Amino acid sequence: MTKKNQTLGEFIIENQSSFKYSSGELSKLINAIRLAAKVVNHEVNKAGLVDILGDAGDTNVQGEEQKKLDVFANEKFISTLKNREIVCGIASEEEDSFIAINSNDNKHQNKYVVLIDPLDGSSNVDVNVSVGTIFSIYRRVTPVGTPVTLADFLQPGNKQVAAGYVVYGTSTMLVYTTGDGVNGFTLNPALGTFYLSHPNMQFPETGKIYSVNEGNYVHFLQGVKDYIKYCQQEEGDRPYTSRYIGSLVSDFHRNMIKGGIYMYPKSSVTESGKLRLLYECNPMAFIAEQANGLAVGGKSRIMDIEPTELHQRVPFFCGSRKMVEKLQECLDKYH
Ligand code: P6P
Repeated sequence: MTKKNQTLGEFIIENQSSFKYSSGELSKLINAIRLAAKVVNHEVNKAGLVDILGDAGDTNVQGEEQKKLDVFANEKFISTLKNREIVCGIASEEEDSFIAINSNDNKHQNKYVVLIDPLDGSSNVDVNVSVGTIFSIYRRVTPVGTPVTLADFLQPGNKQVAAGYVVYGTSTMLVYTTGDGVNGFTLNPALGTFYLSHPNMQFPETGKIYSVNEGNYVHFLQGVKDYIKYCQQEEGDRPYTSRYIGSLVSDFHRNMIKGGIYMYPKSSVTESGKLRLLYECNPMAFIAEQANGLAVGGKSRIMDIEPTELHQRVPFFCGSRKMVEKLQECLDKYH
């Protein structure tokens, strides 16, 4: 049940019983993410003011220059989750391998693992463009009481118990699902409180916005090229509008509100695509499907992909149902 202007805390308590696993732990987990999001938001919003910009000097597992905010956000989410002893393991885009949370006294009794992209689109920080955090939550598959293993993280997206994102934009929003619809909460920075501003978010069945880095056009599969040309043809409600922020969370969020499709295809340059299955595509796919949208890698549903590696990349097409289906029609002609 949703009431406008309810706080996130009230919403969690009121909807606790609707969680399939009806465990207080999941509520505590969402609360921990809420707290970390507020702390990261504070740093993101003052990034231009203090010497937190620029590269941390390191490069992350993806070989990308790590911005100090990347490092800060990664450390903040990990420490916030670790300190509450709610999860048995964490995997992050910024960490080579998963982190087992083996707290001495509770002997691995926690049952959730979290996978996170702590600051997606961070290259936008220096140019003051919105960025985001993406998270995905599973129940562990190995026995409670034993140390967490890689198998607990390599689960298909259809096993997620919760997923969400924080978009640090003109306002900061936390949008998440626990499998019972999608709800968006906006932070009132003066009070440090998230309020339910977007209850029951739904992708419009179709839209007129397509989001793709057209600079890669020459490298795309013919089916993707055909779909982009379809979007640009003057016919019916087309040409569509091209909108690409270069920040997955922001493009996704706008398309969920207005209708649209986001595409990061594989290409001759990025053989498997660019986006990470476990902590970018699966959580966004869970939200998309819960909002009556679609998320596919091509022919198949993103959330049915059986993961093989922690940082594996997949092609990603996501958004309004009819737009994704039209894209699939274009792909089916050739592949
Ligand atoms: P490109 C950011 O690095 C990201 O992972 C997504 O947030 C964004 O949509 C995409 O990559 C941008 O990639 O190659 O178009 O700059």
